[in-house]
Amino acid sequence: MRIPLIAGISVGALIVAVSGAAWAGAGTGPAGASGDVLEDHRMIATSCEQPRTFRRIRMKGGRKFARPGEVFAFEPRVLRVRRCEEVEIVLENTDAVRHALMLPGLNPMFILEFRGPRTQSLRFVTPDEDVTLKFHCHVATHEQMGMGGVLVVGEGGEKKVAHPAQVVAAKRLHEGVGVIVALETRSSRVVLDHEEIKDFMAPMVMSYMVTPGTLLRGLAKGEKVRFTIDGDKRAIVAIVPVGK
Ligand SMILES: [Cu+2]
Repeated sequence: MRIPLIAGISVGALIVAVSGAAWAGAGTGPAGASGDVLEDHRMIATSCEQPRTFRRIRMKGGRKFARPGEVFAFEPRVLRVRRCEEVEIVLENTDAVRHALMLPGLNPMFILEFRGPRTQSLRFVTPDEDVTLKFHCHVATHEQMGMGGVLVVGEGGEKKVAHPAQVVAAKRLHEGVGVIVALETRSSRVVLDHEEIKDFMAPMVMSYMVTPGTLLRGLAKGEKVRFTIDGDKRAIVAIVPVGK
């Protein structure tokens, strides 16, 4: 199935015109290398508005908590909390390098970032539902090097979402605005410091695949851009400077 990209025509209107069954088929292709990264940063649960309880959790992060085969790690790696609970994370970074504890699935997103050995604390409120959210260090490659874990809210469990085909049909394309932090033209990637991408991702600095890579031509570091992410292709399919 071919979807022509026609300038000036609302992409949303195009999607509505296509049946959900057709999109289900289109969505079964293999995800690119960035697929897991995008999936891991999807917002899936919203903080409760009026927390009922409070809990303080002490965590440490650094090389000394790495297990065999790892470089960095957090301790503990499993955090158990109640539903609708205000949680204060008191995190000690024992390394000289930068780390950033992130709960990307939570809306609003939680991130506690710092450079060098020190202790910092920050609070967030858990959702009022039984769900397990992943956390990781958002510094590039640190999660693969061991810095990850889970936040178990209540009984925990997978987030119950609508039928995947329907989600894909309704939310395949996502619009965003951000500033170019880095251009990786050889690998057709761009690192963006972007605002919230509605129904898709919280504000953050993240690397995205761009297809075709030629879309990056003429763009510069520091430039503010508007972009469209294709949830099926797992890539940015349109990116233009703002105000041009
Ligand atoms: Cu880190």
